[in-house]
Formats: sequence, structure tokens, C-alpha cells
Amino acid sequence: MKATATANANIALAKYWGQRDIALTLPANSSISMTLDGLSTKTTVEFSGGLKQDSLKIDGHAASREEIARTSGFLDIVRKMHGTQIFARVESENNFPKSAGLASSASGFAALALAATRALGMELDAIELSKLARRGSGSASRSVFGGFVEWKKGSREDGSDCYATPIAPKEHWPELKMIVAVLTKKEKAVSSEKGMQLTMSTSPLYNAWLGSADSDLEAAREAILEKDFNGLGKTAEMNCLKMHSTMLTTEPHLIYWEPETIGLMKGIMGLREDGVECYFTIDAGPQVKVLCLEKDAKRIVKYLSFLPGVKETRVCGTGEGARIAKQGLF
Ligand code: 2P0
Repeated sequence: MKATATANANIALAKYWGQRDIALTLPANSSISMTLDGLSTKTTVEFSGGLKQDSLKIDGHAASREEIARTSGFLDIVRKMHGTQIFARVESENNFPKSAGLASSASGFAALALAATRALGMELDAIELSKLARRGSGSASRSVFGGFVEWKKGSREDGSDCYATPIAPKEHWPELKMIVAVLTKKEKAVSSEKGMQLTMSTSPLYNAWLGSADSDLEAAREAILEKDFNGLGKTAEMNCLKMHSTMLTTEPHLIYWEPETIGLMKGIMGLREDGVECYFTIDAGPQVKVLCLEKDAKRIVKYLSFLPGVKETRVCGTGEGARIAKQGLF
């Protein structure tokens, strides 16, 4: 009745923004991501007949009411699949700040999906696990797999064709790195789910986003398969700016950037003008991630450390998918 799983965060290179079905977490567009080796969540789940409700600890602290409600809602789906009604004790640890645009919900729900199903003795295949993780957080469907991953939006109303699959394993492109620059450890004010709903209903640019999502997806997939660094970097950076253009033009405006975020964007563009190949990408938060090749990573980290507001940098390679861990958190 107890199991522990670890999953890594992922960062999208062709991003997901918008849902065609909120209750089932079905996206309006497909997306492609890289699973990162440096950012992970470990989660232990124990179901026990004696519990009167689910409990949740994150990073050693009792979770907020909203976090418990979201986790319980997800566990209800697992309980329904299994045909049980017993509650669970859940503890989770991130090796990076949660809810700050570093994809903690992706690694968190991928780890929870695997740990919770195993704790109940269920052995889901990777595609079923991806569909289940998706119900907790859309991007978690991608963290089930390592390497480079595509999450297909699917077309069925019940979501049965909406899951992630690997494009290339983590060994495919070892020279590719993503430098995560942490600017603030504050949690974001507007959740991605709420932000997406506001964007879809109010941004005049949202249709343009959907109109170019498929061509960005194709370009990113092809660049990954061909290991075309500049092709991938250009596609990812432009795709990120298109997504943020829809956020900026949402009512009320969704400005996930801090002044230091813009400083880093300009810094990366400046480095590129000086001949260093690197590209930025930013999610629903202020942190900046820099796509680069291993040979340039040290120089870029040094440069970033001189820019205002950079608290921490981590050089990440492609990581592995969700897996069972031997050592539990309790
Ligand atoms: C992505 N994001 O493709 C896009 C790009 C953010 C910007 O998936 O509410 O993690 O955080 O659980 O699915 C963030 O949304 O939702 C996301 P939350 P999710 O990575």
C-alpha cells in the first residue's frame, strides 16, 4: 500500500498554452519538451484504511488547503480507477523551488501518478500513466518520459488519444544543455490553468498562437531529430515570445516577467551578437532558461552570474522519465 517515485521536470520547446477541455486537461495545441536531469521531485504515497482524509507535506511543510484539494482530486481519479475509497498520506520533496515557473507541477504529478498507482498495486503502461498524470497537470503527461517528448493534443472528447510519447531518448543529444537561471523563489500569483483560461477568452492574439502552433511543433521535432541546434533554438525562442504575446494581451494582463527577466533576455541576445550560440525560453513565471551547447555552458553561466537578480544557475542535460525509487520519504 506504499510506494515512492521520482520524476524530473520538463521544459517545453514548443509550448502548451490553452485547454480545449478544462475538466479532462485536454490541450488546445500539442507541445514538445525536454526532460531535465537537474530538477526532480520525489514522492511517497501510502494508502491506509485508518486515515480519515488525505494528507500532504511538500518540502517538509504541511501543504496549503488548495494544494491538498488538488492532490485529493487527483487521488480520487486513482481511487476510482482502482475501485477503492481509502485515503492516503503523501509526502513530496523538490530539489528546486516549487510553483515559480520551473515546472514543479509536471514532475510533481508525474511522480504522484506513478507512486499512487504502484501503492495500490496497479501497473499502468507508460501511455496510461501519461494520460493519468495529465489529469493532475497537463505538462506532467510529458514528465512520464525521459529525453525529448511530444504531447499530442488528440481529438477525442474523452481524452483517450491525448498523451505524451518520446521523440528521442536522453542519449540522443548529450551536447544539448539547458541552463536554468533562478531569479526569484516567490510563487506565481496566477496559476497556469487560470492564466490559460483568461488568455483564451480575452487575448486578441490567441487565434494567431493556435495558427502557428503546429508549424512550430514540426520545426522543433525536426530540429531535435536532426540535432540542428540553431534551428531548435530559434524555433523555441520565437515560440516562447509568441506565447508571452498572448499572455501580455490578456485582460487582466498576465505579465509573468520581472524586470530582471527582460535583462536576461537582452543579455542572451547580446551574447548571441558576440557569437555565442544560445537562446532563451520562459514559462509561466519569471525564470529564464537558456538553451545552449555544452562547449559554451561555462561561459554563459559566468556571464549570467554578473547580471542583476540571478540567484542561482543550474546546467541541466536531458533526464530520464518517471521511475520507482527504493528509498521512501517516510
Ligand atoms: C508548457 N506551461 O508547455 C507550458 C508553457 C507553462 C507555459 O504547461 O497549473 O504545468 O502549473 O499545473 O500544465 C504550465 O502548465 O499547469 C505549462 P499548472 P501546467 O510547459
